Amino acid sequence: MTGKLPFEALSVETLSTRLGTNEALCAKIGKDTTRWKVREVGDGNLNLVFIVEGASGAAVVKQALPYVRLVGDSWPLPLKRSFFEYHALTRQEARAPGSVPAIYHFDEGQALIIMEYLSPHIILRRALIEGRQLPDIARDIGLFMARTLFRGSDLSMVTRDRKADLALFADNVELCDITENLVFSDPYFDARMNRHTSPQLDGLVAELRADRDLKVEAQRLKHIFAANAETLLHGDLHSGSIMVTDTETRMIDPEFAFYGPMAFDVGMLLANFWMSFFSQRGHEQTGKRDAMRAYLLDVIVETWSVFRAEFSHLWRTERTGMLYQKSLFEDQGDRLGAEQALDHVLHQVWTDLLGFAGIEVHRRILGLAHNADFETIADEDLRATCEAKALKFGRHIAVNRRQIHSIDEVNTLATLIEQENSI
Ligand code: SR1
Ligand code: MG
Repeated sequence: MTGKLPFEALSVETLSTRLGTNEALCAKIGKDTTRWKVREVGDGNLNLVFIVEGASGAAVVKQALPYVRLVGDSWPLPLKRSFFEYHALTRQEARAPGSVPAIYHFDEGQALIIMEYLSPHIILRRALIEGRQLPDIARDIGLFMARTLFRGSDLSMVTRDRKADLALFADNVELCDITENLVFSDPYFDARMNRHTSPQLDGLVAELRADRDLKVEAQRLKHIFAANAETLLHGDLHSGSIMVTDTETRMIDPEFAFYGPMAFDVGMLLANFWMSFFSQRGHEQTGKRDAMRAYLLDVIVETWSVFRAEFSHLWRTERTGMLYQKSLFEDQGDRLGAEQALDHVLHQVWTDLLGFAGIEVHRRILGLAHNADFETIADEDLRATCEAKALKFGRHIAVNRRQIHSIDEVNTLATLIEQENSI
């Protein structure tokens, strides 16, 4: 298959014929296509994902479709998102080695990436729903975020390179548009594709949509998202974009990558841990989840702490970009000045991440794209109870983000809301 042929979606039936001469794939899994086994396993909202197993190995073939898979061809979406995913993966690998799947081949015309099959990894969200405690995720994700966000910014990069990259990713317009609408606006009015657990949440949803302070805050955050091209973001860093074993963590699916505020990735990620926390009572059929809740709060504390420590380390050792130059601080014997500036930068990330986290919680309960943490709770009353607690938590941290000073304070709030009897 070459990039010059017109785009055609792969299928389980056609994949072996169409990719049977692909050198990278054959080198990885063996060229005897009669022995290839192909499965389509995509359960995301946008793309096709195949696992192809051959005589000598396996690989993943991910292909973008010209529309949103979740909705259908009434919602067209450009194939170029595969191009952005490919380029984001190569940058993430360079900036945080070993944190993403290896890439074997990219075909821009067919919008497909052939990459490493991660096995026995499973999606982190699924592991958390099952009540599995992964020992290394906080460290691994904290390091990934600090390294990619720092090294993709003007704190580290040569400014000409960063501006060239900014221009490259600026074309990821349609994927940004999804986030701009689905995350920042749709949850706060009666948008066409919204849904929520009804009638249980109807009253609370009406209350949130009438909440002026919340709406203003959501729009201030959207403003930051759209205007603060600080670094190359993953852009969709939730627990469904992370694959894990007990000893390995890999980030996948950066097709929403673009230059935006550092706090967006961190906030979205932590929001997904907090949502997991609030969903645990919906998964207690096989036993209480107190230990799992405590684990999740610890993961949140550790992720933020690892992020800050690694970011600070990079600040002190790799600050080679045009921002906060060493020539103004360390080279003048003013190490304290550099530390003061670091404090300001981290404080800004902290304040904004709380806002992004709050609205990420809201959009997963009020918008189009829900998450399995809540969706797999079959008892709708119980699901609504979990969701209502999360909504209340999300509102509090988004609206009061400037008055909240520590991660322990946020976790205490989560614990109090979780323990409330009437919501
Ligand atoms: C229409 S796409 C809906 C959501 O799925 C992706 O994973 C992103 O989170 C997006 O917002
Ligand atoms: Mg995705």
